Amino acid sequence: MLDLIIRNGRIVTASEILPAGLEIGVKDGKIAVIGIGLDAGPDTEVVDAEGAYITPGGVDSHAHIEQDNSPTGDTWETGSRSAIAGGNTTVLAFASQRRDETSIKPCVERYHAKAGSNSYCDYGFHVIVTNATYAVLEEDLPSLAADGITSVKLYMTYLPLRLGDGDLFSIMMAARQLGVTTMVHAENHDMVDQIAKRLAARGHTQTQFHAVARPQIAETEATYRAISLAEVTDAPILLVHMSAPAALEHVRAAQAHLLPIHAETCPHYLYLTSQKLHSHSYDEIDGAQHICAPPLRHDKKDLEQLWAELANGTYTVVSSDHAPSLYDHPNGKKRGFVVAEDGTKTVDFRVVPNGVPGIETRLPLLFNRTYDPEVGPPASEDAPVHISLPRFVALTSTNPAQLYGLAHKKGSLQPGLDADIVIWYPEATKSGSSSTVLTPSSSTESVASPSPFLITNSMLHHCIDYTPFEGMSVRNWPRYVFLRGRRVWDRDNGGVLGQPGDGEYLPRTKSRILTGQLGRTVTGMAYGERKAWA
Ligand code: DUC
Ligand code: ZN
Repeated sequence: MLDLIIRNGRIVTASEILPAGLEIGVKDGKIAVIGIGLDAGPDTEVVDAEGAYITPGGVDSHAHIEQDNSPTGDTWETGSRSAIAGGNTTVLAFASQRRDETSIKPCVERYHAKAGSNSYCDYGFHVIVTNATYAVLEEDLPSLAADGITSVKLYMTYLPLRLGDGDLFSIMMAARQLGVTTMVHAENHDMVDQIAKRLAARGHTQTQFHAVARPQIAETEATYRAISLAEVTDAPILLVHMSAPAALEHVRAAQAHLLPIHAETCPHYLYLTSQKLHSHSYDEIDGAQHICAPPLRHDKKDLEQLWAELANGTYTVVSSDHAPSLYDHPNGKKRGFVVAEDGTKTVDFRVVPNGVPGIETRLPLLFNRTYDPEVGPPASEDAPVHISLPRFVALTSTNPAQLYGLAHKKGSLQPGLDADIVIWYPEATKSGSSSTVLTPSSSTESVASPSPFLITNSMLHHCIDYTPFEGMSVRNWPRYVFLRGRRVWDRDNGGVLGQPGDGEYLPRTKSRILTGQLGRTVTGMAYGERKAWA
């Protein structure tokens, strides 16, 4: 007898929207069957989706939760609660090695203890490597991979975290052997540092100069360098939170050569411009709410190009990069107020914690620009780019699950996998014109949707005192969320129904490569030349 049946929805997979009438049957937390006319027993919970789209639970593969360097951010309890309320059933967060630690095992234990029995959703960790000792490369990475941690994150910027090219090279060599995906934050540190110092020398330290200090070319150069290191080491990588169209050209060129180079972006880079970094006055700091790195880009055209790269397949994943800090706190965004000995207060963007919250808004913001492929995207000459609903599912759930070794449990609505299910509100599924289109300036262009959802911080479930998306409207929101077959979110009847501790730790298998392939001859090398040293 089935525990749960969901009827009358439109099931979306990464490749198609399944015919109407198909039902999902769940038993013991797994999807048992997808079929027509499933029999309900006396104890079966039956849910009517009322014609709405049904998508797999979101897999947010890039979130900073309760990290040591973020004293005012979300805890596991609040961050994962917010995740669930935004349709995510899996979160991959970070365990960060301290620079003086010669091993990465202690940090993994520390972060396990933090998540422990506090998470509302299933979770796993990527390890941020900041000290690539012999023990890390030869002992810890293999043993962590065997224990189900099959991804690392490396920084090319930030003094406490950044690695030089030699370390990036060695870690990629080790990761490749182990089936571990290397995530790379690509920005040229010295370029950013030089520009920031020169800005400061001229008194340009207000919040809007954050974006001036981190120009697109810093991302583009570092991206090309990371791709070159990945090519020579024959390692699959994912470039995190990419925001610069020119950097994406390097990714596309690498993919065209069948190199396993993956790219990620986040909703803030798709919807917001650097205008948001301007504070209300010279000595105010509200623009700090939008300080993140890479920064929000200047031009709406750049944002539209990112949407095009989502649609054309350059990007593999959309994550939130949820990196929250309280705004109104001396250790949060207001750390950017610098008080001199004489008591005068100035703003310095260089000491503002980087990052924005977004775990709860990721799926609704991306869903906002989707279309049913049977209908096609909204047609008009200057229409912004939209992505198909299957592409939405691929970017937010299926691809991150596959890339990070979770495909055996997560990321798709198919028998045998965990019954992680999102049911959206019913909408006009047969009308391509009935979408609410957001612009970076947050105005609403064509509202024909019956129920646009206005984003305000008061409706969100994180512990942060602002959202960068305040005042924007989206056309839909997860109405019900099921985690392994149990209803944990019912937007209209109780909201969050789950509990801290519902979430289970997810040991992962080897990463799957989703673009390109290993073993390509390195550009300019003779066939087999790598073997002399690799
Ligand atoms: N940039 C990062 O590199 N990490 C967290 C937040 C951010 O903006
Ligand atoms: Zn991040």
